[in-house]
Amino acid sequence: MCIRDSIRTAKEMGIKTVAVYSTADADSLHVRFADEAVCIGPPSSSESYLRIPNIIAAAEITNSDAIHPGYGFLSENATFSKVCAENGIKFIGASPEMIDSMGDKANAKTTMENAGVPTVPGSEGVLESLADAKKVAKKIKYPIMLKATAGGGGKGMQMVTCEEDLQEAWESTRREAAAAFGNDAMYMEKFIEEPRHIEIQIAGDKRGKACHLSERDCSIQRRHQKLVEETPSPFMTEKLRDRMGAAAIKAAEAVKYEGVGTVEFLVDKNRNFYFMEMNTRIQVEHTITEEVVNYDLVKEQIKLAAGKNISGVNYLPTMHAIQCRINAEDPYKNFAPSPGVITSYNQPGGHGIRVDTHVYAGYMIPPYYDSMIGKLITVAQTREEAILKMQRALDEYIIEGVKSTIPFHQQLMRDKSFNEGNFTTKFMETFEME
Ligand code: MV4
Repeated sequence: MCIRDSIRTAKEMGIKTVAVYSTADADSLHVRFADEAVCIGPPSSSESYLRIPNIIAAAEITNSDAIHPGYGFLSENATFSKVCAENGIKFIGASPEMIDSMGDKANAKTTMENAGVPTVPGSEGVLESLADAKKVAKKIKYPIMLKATAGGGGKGMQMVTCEEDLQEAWESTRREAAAAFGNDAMYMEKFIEEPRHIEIQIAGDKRGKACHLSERDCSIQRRHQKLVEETPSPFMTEKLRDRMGAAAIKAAEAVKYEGVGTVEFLVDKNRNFYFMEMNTRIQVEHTITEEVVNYDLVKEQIKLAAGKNISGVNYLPTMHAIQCRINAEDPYKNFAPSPGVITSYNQPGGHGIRVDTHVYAGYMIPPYYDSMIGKLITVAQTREEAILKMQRALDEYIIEGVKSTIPFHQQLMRDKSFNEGNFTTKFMETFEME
C-alpha cells in the first residue's frame, strides 16, 4: 500500500512496525517512519516486493506477528496468503481459498448468482466451445462481452457486436488469456452499454457476519486506471443504496468473507445493478469512505484480523468526499509516465483536505513501480463544496521536476458534465485536454 497508511494506523494502536523496501526505495518515508526497516532486494519488483521468500525472511528476522500487504503487489496473492499462514504469520487480508475463489471470475459470478446477488445475464459458468458461445450469444442477444475467467480489471475481455465477429474474438481473447494468465477459459455476458462503476465497501467477521460502508463511484477511469473516486455517488438514491448495500452484504455473507473487501457493480442508466467482481484487499480509494463514515479502515482490518465481531449496523455517508489520484504522468501526452526527481514540492492543506503521499521535495520517483505520487482528498458537506475545495487544493499543489495529473484534475473539476454528476465509464473516451 502507500505502505504508510498501515504504519500510521499501527502506531496509533501501539503496534510496532517493520517496513520492507527495495534498494530503489531506501529514501522513502515509510522506511523512515517505521520502527525498523528491512531491504528485500533490488529495484525490480519481481526480485523484491513480489518475491515471497524475501518478505517471509524479513518477517522472521524481525519476529513479526502479522503482515499488512497494502493494495498492490502481493495483496491478492493466494500463495503469499498461504505461505504466511504456514509460517505462523497473520496475513491481514483474505484467506488463500477466498482469493482463489474470487480471482476466478466465472466461479465468483456463479457463487454470487446462487446467493441471490444480481448478475449480468450470460453463460452458466465457463463456455465449453465456440458453438456453445454462439448458442449463448444468440439467446442473450448481441452485443455481448467475452471475458476470461482468470482476467479482471479489464484484462482479457472483448465486446462482440454480431455473430460474424464471434469466432475471431473467441480465438484472439483465448490466445491473450492463455498468454497473460496461463488459463484460456472464457465466459460470456450481455454487454451493458455506458455503465457506471459503483462499488460497495464491506467488512466481515470470523462468524461470517458482514456490514456495508456505502458506495464509491469510480466511473472516471482511463484504460482501467481509476483517476477520480467519490462518495456518495451522484447517481445514488437512498433506495438504490439500500438495495446495493443489501446485495453486497449477501455477497460477503455467502462466502463468509473475513476482513474488509469491495463488491464491484456495473450500474446501468435505469439503475439496474449487476455484480462484476469482488476485491479481497483494501483499495487505493478506501480513503474517501474513511472520510464520509469517519472510520479508519486499516484499523478495522487489524481489529477484524484480531477477532472483532461486526455489529450489523451499516455505515452511511454523512459528508461528501472526492479523491484525485496525483500521478507522475503527463496528461498532455496521453498520460505518459514521467519519473524523475521532484525538485520543488508544496502540498495543499486547510479544512477538509487530506493528502496521502510518500513523497517530498528532493524525492526521486523511480521508474520501476506505478506512477502514483499521492492521493488528494477533499471532504465537505456537499458535492459542490467538495469540488470547489478540490479546485482550490489543486491550485495550491505544486509539484516541479516531473509532470503530474494535476492539470487534468483542474480541468475535470471545472467540466460541466462532471459538475452535473453526468458521467459513465465512457467519460474519459471523449475527454480532451484544452
Ligand atoms: C463489462 C462492461 C459491460 N458489460 N461487462 C471492465 C473491467 C472489468 N472488471 C469489467 N469491465 C467491464 N465489464 C459487461 N457485461 C464494461 C466494462 C468496462 C468497465 C467497467 C468498469 C469500469 C470501467 C470500464 C471500462 C470499460 C469497460
